[in-house]
Amino acid sequence: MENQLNRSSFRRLLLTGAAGGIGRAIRSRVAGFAECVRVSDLHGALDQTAAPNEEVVACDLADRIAVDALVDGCDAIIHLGGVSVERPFEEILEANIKGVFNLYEAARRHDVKRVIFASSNHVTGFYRQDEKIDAHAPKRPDGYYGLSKSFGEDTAQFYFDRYGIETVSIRIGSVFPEPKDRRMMASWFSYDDLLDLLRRGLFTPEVGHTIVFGASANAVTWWDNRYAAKLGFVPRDSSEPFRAKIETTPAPAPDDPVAVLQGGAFTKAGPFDPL
Ligand code: NAI
Ligand code: 15L
Repeated sequence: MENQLNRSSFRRLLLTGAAGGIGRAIRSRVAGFAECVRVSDLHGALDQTAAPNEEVVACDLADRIAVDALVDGCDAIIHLGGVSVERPFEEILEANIKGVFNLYEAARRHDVKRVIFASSNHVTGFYRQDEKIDAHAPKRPDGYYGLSKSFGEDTAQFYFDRYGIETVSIRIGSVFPEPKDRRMMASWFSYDDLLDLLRRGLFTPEVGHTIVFGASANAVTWWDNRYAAKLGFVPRDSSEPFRAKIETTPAPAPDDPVAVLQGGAFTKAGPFDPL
């Protein structure tokens, strides 16, 4: 698969959400993907100090004009920016729904041809943990956040069908240094496996719009990641070494959605603002 990667570097790669948990962890490691990395997050969120091949640009993704300027001059995007947990719809609307629309509109205007969209397992969070699904199973978003990621995936498909902008949407499981609870024994995704998938998503030719799950090679899995084969992606890490530690933590009740549904606690968050 390595020799099918059509290039090894972009001229200028945009990394949104660079001040977030994943962004901070991968920022220095995506440097090898491009001659220059434009790192971005909300005003005040980012340290303005740039590494030698970086540019730091603050931007609110909900600001259409600012996003257009942010994307100008970039030839690929890793889109991590946005609200990353279940929140009131108005917050999700601004950062995630308007944000992803603004990003693709700017990509169209500035001829960006490759995007990695940080989607989420919460697009399919209402499947049960005893079900195994692939990335073409009907979506079952588990909240406003999951709905916004579902919208992001549909937006990626539309911009491919209409304008030829290619996207790999990664339905990320749980990217943290280690699993935090029993559910994450199935959903955990290591930074190394994520970096490998990002590289493949950026450099594999002709991906169209490909949706994959982002999870390590965990002993328990809810996802048949058959469409990741197109990218040659085979995860190497596993949550198993953390099992003994995780099993010392209290188990949720067997009928708690945390133990039953793939989306875990997200499936019971909210509503936030009943009339
Ligand atoms: P995070 O919440 O730590 O980082 C998100 C970043 O986006 C923050 O730095 C925040 O300031 C920025 N942001 C929020 N609203 C913005 C706006 N309007 N304009 C510009 N920037 C804005 O999230 P994390 O964990 O780093 O996740 C990164 C991406 O991956 C997110 O899109 C998240 O939904 C997705 N994801 C993460 C998972 C995980 O396990 N960490 C699992 C599934 C998806
Ligand atoms: C997500 O989509 C969230 O961004 C992250 O904070 C985790 O909670 C993750 O999913 C998860 O499902 O564990």
